[in-house]
Amino acid sequence: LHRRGFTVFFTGLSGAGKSTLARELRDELAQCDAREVTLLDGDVVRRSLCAGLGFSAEDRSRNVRRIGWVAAEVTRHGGVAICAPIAPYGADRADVRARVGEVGEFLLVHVATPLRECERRDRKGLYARARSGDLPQFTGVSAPYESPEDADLVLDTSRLPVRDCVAQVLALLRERGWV
Ligand code: GGZ
Repeated sequence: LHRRGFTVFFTGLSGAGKSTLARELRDELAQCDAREVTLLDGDVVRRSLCAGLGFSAEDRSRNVRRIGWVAAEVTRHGGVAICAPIAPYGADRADVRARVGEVGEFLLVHVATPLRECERRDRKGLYARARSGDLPQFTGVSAPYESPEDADLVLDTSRLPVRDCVAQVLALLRERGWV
């Protein structure tokens, strides 16, 4: 039995809940699918694959496309990749969708938790630093986030508990016959 690989790509603001959803989804998939999952979290990738990249538009683009490149390789070989960068630019997300789509399946999930809620949470104090001008080019404050118009699923973690959000992703994966 050979099943096609797939990539679930979470996009959204800092603090929207992407990493949490990505990890929960990985854990849920481990229960129902034998395939290994490769987790490509923005935060972690920036300390390894993308070490040295900053937050200019150009570096973000490089970051997201590298993540997409790895996801496409994983997908090509029948694996499962879960990506969770901010990925603020539509052009980069479209590039990843196209590359992965050539070799397997691709799902774009917009974690659309509103900015005011991300900022209220401010788990790492980054929004406060961004507002004070201490952290330049911060997404949603002083750098753009282009809301996707091609999301396969839109989730708002301020309206729905994490487990329900993950259940929605899983339901969609099952509906499409990927798991
Ligand atoms: C946005 C920043 C910035 C700036 C540091 N803008 O919530 P976090 O802290 O843990 O995750 C964010 C992470 C964003 O990296 P990504 O690779 O996901 O971004 S992108 O897809 O745009 O390349 C945030 C932290 O890095 N961080 N400075 N200026 N987020």
